[in-house]
Amino acid sequence: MDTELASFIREHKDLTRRFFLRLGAVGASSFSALPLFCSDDGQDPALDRKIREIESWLTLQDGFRDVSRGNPRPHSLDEAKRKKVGLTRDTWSLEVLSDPENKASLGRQLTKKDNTAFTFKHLMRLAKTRAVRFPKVMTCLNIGCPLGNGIWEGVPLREVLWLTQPGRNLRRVFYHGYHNDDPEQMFRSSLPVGRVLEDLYDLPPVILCYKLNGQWLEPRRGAPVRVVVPEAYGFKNIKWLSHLYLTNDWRANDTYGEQNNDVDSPLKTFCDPFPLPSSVKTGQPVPVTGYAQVGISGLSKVQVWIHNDAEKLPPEDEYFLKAPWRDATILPPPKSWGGGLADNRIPSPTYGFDPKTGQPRTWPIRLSRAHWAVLLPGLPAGKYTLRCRTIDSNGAAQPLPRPFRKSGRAKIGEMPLTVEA
Ligand SMILES: Nc1nc2c(c(=O)[nH]1)N[C@H]1C(S)=C(S)[C@@H](COP(=O)(O)O)O[C@H]1N2
Ligand SMILES: [Mo]
Repeated sequence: MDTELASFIREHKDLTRRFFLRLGAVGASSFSALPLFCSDDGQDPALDRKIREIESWLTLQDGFRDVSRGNPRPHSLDEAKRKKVGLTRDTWSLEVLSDPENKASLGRQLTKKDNTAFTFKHLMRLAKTRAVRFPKVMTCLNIGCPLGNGIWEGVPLREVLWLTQPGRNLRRVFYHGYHNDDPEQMFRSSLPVGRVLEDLYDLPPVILCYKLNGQWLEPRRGAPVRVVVPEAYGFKNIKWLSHLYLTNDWRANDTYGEQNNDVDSPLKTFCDPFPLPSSVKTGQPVPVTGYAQVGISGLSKVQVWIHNDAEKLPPEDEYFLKAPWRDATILPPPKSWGGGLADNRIPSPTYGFDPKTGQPRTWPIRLSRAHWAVLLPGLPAGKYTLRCRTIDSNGAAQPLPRPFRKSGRAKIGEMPLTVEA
């Protein structure tokens, strides 16, 4: 297991202690369909306990893991300095310019110099009629594990683009945030203009985001305004947004591209187990829980496989396609959403949720996360490896269909388990 993952899982454990979540008991029937992997009548109390310890579905703003560059990091500036550099709601403004290197044809630019920059007041005026909300898991392409899951609120970015009266030469949108006015510290990202203007495959729009889980975005999360791209990895979600450059360049200029990443990769579906006890007694059933990232291709199943390390792994089966995988149970929507939502209510309307009942229309929700559980049978003494994988809605078993690290993590989850005599 890589150390990044190890530290992630340790942090998850702390989170679960801090933010307890009560899940409804998962019906015994869903387990009895799995003769090899269930206790035969009713839910195992140890599994029940483990399910109750699972992290909340939504993450508190300060519970997100932070991926912020800058020296100092923009969110660490004191309030007076943040006011001075335009990082508060009353001082923020966004410049929307034609890229000097590859000019886009615009009727007008929105600049500080001409006093035409786009302000937070302008944003709130648009929000009255245009605001949208959607759930999204924020995942760093380089780290691989989710940093947090939230309901993000904002105004579609295209609304601002239209204010520039774009003409025929416009192919991409480049954008960056406040970076201590030091070009070396600039963290850049980009999108094809088509993605900004149109929402493909039932995706929510790319937004200028100002709220998370119903609260104003906090400095650490990119306040006052960040870009949020529903299907993208973290690096497209620029915090402390300050500049948009509309360009006729057809190439990406993302900082992450320089780090050997696929900059057009949508979120992959994958799962990981939560930590197991370091050892269990022989014959003692083992409750296992975990999370799944529901990527662009959805999630139809989570499966587990326990393998005795003393036995050889199947030869010429790199992705363990022939291993005896067993289905785990994808847990139903939680009773309590977490994330500090007022009155535990999903704000209405939110993509994927019924505005009347506040309940999800389908479950699990794409581009977000889900949790799962399974009870392993008692095992003979030995050293084992528990593996888990997802099957996406197209039937592709993890790490397929894109087993390449630089388009996002999809590695089959692994956890060691020692069974003592
Ligand atoms: N301005 C700016 N925006 C940024 C970054 C940054 O360093 N500077 N990091 C990006 C990366 S690589 C990730 S993974 C996400 C992480 O979002 P979070 O810190 O809210 O969890 O923010 C993105 N937005
Ligand atoms: Mo990242």
